[in-house]
Amino acid sequence: MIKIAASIMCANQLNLARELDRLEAARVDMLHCDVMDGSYVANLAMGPYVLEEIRAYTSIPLDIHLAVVEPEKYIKLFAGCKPEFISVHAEATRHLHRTLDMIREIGVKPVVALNPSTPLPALRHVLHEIDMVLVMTVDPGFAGQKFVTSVLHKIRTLREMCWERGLNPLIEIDGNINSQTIPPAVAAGANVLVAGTSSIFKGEDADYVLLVQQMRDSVKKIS
Ligand code: S6P
Ligand code: MG
Repeated sequence: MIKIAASIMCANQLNLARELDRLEAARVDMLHCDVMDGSYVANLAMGPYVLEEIRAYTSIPLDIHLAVVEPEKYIKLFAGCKPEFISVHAEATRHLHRTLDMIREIGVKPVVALNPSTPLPALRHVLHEIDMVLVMTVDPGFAGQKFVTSVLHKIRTLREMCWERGLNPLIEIDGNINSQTIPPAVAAGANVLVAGTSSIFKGEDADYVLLVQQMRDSVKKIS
């Protein structure tokens, strides 16, 4: 079963309540919330205050993507948002195992994020402890980038690694996810799709119900 995680950073920030209404109507499964610190990535986005307001407004589960250095410093700050998932980048924290424990201790499912150039062995030793792997299909930092095709091989290898070990984490893909990139990525093993500017956030007149349905339909093209 495929899940759609709408990237709230790509929504109209002046009309967030209306955007959340539209996303609820489109029955997205999660809100993907990018938090950026200007250091791990050269951009700034979304802190706990706005995410707490979003949490209070909607019951759509939150999937917080911490694109920050030393994410362990911020995990408790996001406890009040009661997210379902928090992801940290494997190379952004010195003690990955302890950081994942911190996430679980606040009642949240831990996720490890891998950049296109981060090799799979970075999570080999924690794979059995995580609920999802966030495979970046662009370098993090900005919406509207181009899909890194070589990541497909990594998704396939990750799925095989999970099978061999009897594990079944969700595999989320993030960056330029659209009807062209969904079929090969889902065929490789991805099952959570981040919807951004290339799939649903196309302005005030965009029909989110239709666009989300098109994303789900593009999975059916896989033979
Ligand atoms: C990128 C970030 C993503 C974007 C999303 C944008 O740094 O982690 O979650 O918000 O990828 O989607 P698109 O379709 O514009 O690439
Ligand atoms: Mg993201």
